[in-house]
Amino acid sequence: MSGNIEWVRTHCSRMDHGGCSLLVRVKDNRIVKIKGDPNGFLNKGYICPKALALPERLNHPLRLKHPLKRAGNRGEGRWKRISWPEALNEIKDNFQKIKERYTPKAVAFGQGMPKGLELFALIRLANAFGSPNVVAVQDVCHAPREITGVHTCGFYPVVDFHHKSRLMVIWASNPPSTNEEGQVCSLLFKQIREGTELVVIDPRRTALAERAKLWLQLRPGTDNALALAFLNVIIGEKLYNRAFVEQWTHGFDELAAHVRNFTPEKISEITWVDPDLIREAARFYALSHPAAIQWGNPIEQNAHTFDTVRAIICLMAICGNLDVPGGNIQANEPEILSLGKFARADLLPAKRKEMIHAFHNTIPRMMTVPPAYFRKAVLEDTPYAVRGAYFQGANPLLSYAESRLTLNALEKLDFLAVSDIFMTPTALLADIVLPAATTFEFNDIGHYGLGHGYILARPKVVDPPEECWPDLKIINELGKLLTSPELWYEDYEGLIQEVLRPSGLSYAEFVEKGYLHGPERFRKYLSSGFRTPSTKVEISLSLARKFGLPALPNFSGLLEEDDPAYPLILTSCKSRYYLHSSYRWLETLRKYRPKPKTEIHPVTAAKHGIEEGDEVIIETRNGSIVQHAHLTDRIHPRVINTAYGWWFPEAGAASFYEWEKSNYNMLTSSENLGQAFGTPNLKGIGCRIKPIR
Ligand SMILES: Nc1nc2c(c(=O)[nH]1)N[C@H]1C(S)=C(S)[C@@H](COP(=O)(O)OP(=O)(O)OC[C@H]3O[C@@H](n4cnc5c(=O)[nH]c(N)nc54)[C@H](O)[C@@H]3O)O[C@H]1N2
Ligand SMILES: Nc1nc2c(c(=O)[nH]1)N[C@H]1C(S)=C(S)[C@@H](COP(=O)(O)OP(=O)(O)OC[C@H]3O[C@@H](n4cnc5c(=O)[nH]c(N)nc54)[C@H](O)[C@@H]3O)O[C@H]1N2
Ligand code: SF4
Ligand SMILES: [Mo]
Repeated sequence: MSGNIEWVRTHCSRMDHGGCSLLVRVKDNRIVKIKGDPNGFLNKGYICPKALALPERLNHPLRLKHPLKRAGNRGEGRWKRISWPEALNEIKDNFQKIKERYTPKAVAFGQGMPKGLELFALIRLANAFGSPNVVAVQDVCHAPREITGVHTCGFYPVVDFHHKSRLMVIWASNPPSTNEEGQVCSLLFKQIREGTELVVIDPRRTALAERAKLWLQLRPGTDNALALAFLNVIIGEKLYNRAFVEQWTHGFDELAAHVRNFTPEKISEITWVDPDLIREAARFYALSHPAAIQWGNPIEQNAHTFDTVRAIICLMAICGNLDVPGGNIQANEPEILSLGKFARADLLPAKRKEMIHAFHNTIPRMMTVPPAYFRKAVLEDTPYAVRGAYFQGANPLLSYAESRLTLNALEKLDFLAVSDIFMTPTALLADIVLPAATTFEFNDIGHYGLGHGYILARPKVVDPPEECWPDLKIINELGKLLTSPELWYEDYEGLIQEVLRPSGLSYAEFVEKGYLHGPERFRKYLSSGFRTPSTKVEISLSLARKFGLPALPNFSGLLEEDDPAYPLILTSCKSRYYLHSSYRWLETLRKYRPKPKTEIHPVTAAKHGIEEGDEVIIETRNGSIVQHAHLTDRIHPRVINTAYGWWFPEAGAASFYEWEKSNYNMLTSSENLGQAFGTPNLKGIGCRIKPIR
């Protein structure tokens, strides 16, 4: 590419789930300009501030560029530069040692937010190595929606943004900031411009809440109670779709009897939402057809998530909004390799019984280890010992609930290797640190496994710097060293080709097309029923007893009892300018949001003698941190919204990047976990605040 100036079309990634098609201008292997692609399938020209900072991210002087081996004590920040063969052999030797002393299960493979093909390649590596333990954040991110969906209606019901909805319920989701699952923001705005009405369910008055016909400012962590009150109204007032309910649901009468108790008046006391507003919103959803529910992360970030998701799917079902255009649909995948085949699930047939969390009775379909159970295995040998780990694209010290336990666990490991693009608090604890190539620096496929019915081409735009390798290449090389070499390729791009093989396309042909979309077909249940044991939507879950879970969605009480010593309720959301704990080291993004901010209502702030910008201590039963007060009436007087993911790269390794000081997960606990997915309470937690004097 040297010498030439050219525009390359590719898809954004690694600043959220990705999705926007971008045009990137390249000169001499450097990006000189970047803009949204007006023809982008999902974004139609949209680009956000994070993506504009991508070139700076690639060229940052402090980026990791060489494999490193720890030279001092863990966390001391002293490193020796080593070669790739040395680094890979270190990993091999240490994992072999652990495998021989314990079993292959004693080595865990970890990943943060999935970024591209690398998560599925990592699962393949774990399967080939003989370890069922891939640790991921799915307990608080998408598994509750996906797996509960599969059990309730046979699929993961995602919004069909490509056909018009009369009403969109934005439930615990903030697409203008998060572009959640990389598809919704631009398409959502298009629908709003064309007259789609909004109902927003959010403790904060977001930009969308301001445009909504109804805004329900609920108490954080009470979504399942609210959903049950909606069901109470819709069933009580007979507003549901009778034909669908009679023919296609299992357990409706039980649900009708069950929700009679959850009157809007009663639920109002729990959720703080006015009973008439609950009625109005429920009626609006039931009477607008088609209507879609765009649900987000916070409904799956507490121990009640299984009930919440089930209650919301019951709403979709009884109102006739499942698998209809403009409703919540089962997306059809294009002709590509299935995840199971790509990950070589066949190599580890006993995985479901042997993975760490099987011992804790999670839903068997939960295929990644919830972080809380990974730590228990490391710290307490429950159900067996784990002594080694490889983490890629993850910063668990910041992203797992109850950070101090994560520190203890990572410190206790005999061996830890980390692949990242920058030195992080987690990488600081590693024995080996590998420099990853990233967005635009290698060929990749986006949206594989997200369940939206398409994949996106992410062709390489520039060469990675120095010795940076794509995660796919690292895994492919580790695979050859650690497992049967015939499972891997001479060149890691063979993995990409394998995914595309059923489509008959080469990677170059796929890039030419830009994306592959599955066929548009709706109401598939008409021909073959729903893919559940009863072939109907399982309002009452047939397998409930087997799983030891309630058959009907329930509300059994608040996440924790109200405690006058902690009178405020804590929540958080993603920052528009960062991805989780990533990129605090990018000066451009840091200018937008230099410090961690906690949103506090002015009345509450005045009561505590807190003014705008003051440093405040935020305290829960589990810990305390410091952030800066931001006074806003967008938040309920009893709720505070605290920024998540903060550490301070500028503080340097000697002070461990001040990783504890403002880190939200110092406040969370993993003592009470939801049984289905091992989910901790990240939101809806009792807290108190005081200014620093
Ligand atoms: N309290 C609380 N906790 C949460 C959440 C919350 O809302 N509140 N959200 C949860 C959710 S939804 C998620 S998905 C998780 C996210 O958890 P993580 O994925 O662990 O979060 P990040 O902080 O983004 O860490 C990702 C790391 O990957 C690195 N990276 C970026 N690109 C590449 C690459 O191409 N290759 C490699 N090897 N590394 C790369 C980044 O530098 C960064 O250090 O956190 C969960 N934890
Ligand atoms: N900029 C940016 N984009 C991202 C990410 C990021 O870190 N930064 N992360 C990516 C990832 S991995 C994910 S999973 C998605 C998540 O994206 P979203 O699902 O949009 O998640 P959040 O931003 O955590 O929360 C969404 C909204 O829920 C509200 N909320 C908080 N607590 C509650 C509650 O208890 N109930 C209800 N009903 N609402 C509540 C918040 O105020 C917020 O407006 O975003 C992806 N996109
Ligand atoms: S919204 Fe997400 S996918 Fe779109 S440009 Fe921004 S970071 Fe990239
Ligand atoms: Mo996530």
